[in-house]
Amino acid sequence: MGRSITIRSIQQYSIAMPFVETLRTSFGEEPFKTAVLVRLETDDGIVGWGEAPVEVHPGYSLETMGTAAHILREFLIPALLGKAVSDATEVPSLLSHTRGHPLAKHSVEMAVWDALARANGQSLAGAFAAHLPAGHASRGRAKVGVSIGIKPAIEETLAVISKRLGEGYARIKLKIEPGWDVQVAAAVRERYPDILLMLDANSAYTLADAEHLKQLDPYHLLMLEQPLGYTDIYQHSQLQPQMTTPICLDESIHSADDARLAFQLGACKIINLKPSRVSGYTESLEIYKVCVAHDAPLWIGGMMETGIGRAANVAFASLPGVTLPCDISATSRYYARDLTEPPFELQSDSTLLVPTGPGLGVEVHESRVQEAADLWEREYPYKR
Ligand code: OSB
Ligand code: MG
Repeated sequence: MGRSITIRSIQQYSIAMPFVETLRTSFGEEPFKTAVLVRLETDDGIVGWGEAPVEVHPGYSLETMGTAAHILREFLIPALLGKAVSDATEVPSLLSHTRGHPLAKHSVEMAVWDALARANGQSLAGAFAAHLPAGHASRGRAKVGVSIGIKPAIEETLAVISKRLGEGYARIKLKIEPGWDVQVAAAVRERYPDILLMLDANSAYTLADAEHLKQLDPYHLLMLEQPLGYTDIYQHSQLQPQMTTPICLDESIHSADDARLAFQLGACKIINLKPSRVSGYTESLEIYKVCVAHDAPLWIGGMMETGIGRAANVAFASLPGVTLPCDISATSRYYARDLTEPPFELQSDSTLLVPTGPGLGVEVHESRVQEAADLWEREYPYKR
């Protein structure tokens, strides 16, 4: 094993940033990007960064800006201070006294992955691959798509799709809800018969809507993401056999055990893995192995991360078991100016390149982090 680190300090920052384009989902819309960032420093002065991509409202996740700040300050950071760590996969057991709160746990685990990789002159992608069997080295790039929110009119959706296809995105994901589903799929398919198209319901339906959801089958969607309850696996297993469209689970999968259960019950054919939702890259590696063992398609989801969370997710998404385009778009899809440099730019094959430097491989501009922390102070609570 390589060099270990001793954690000297961890600072947390509650931040807000303006979005270039917001993302309206079936549970609402956030006017700003928000997150709690952590900056970890080792005894040797090495710095690692992490991001809890929490929102203001407990709509996607039970966690919020408030809970993440509280849980980090009171429980997670104190549990790590002064600890020597030789491998980032040791972090979950150091935090196991705290139940739940995966997004908050993910942030400190990411900071340890980053600091350890930097201490060993290794890229994060290399560090992830080192925890997998041979043959799972990073491909150096991640295949990506773009996620488009619910719009006031179908013409607006068609206009955004046209713009994103023009930018080179090879997969389009549309957010849906009751009243904004079958007719949207029909209109988009009429205009674009052959694009890779998928829908994400964010738990807006129940099993009683099965007949309605089956009307999506003729539109040969790549997948339908999380149609039913946000913790449900069983009812999805009742729905999947009724549909030809593959179901993908997002919200319901929190662990490798959940992934195994979902495949065993036939609740889904595909998994959206958000490293934050499953409490970090240690659990993400376990889910990755479950998907490889089941020969199941896997992709990396997004939470509109800043360049910090995005850099780590791009590194993970470059692993060869991640087989479908990911919800990790170019920086310009999200922010006019990110916290990190250089920006992620879409390549002509709809990929993002993995930074090659040590750790996250991007430079964090600490003055921008401070500006984003100031914006959060000014804007909270939001004027609705
Ligand atoms: O369901 O995948 C989701 C963003 C916030 C909350 C939930 C979801 C999303 C996205 C974002 O779809 C995709 C991205 O980061 O580009
Ligand atoms: Mg989703």
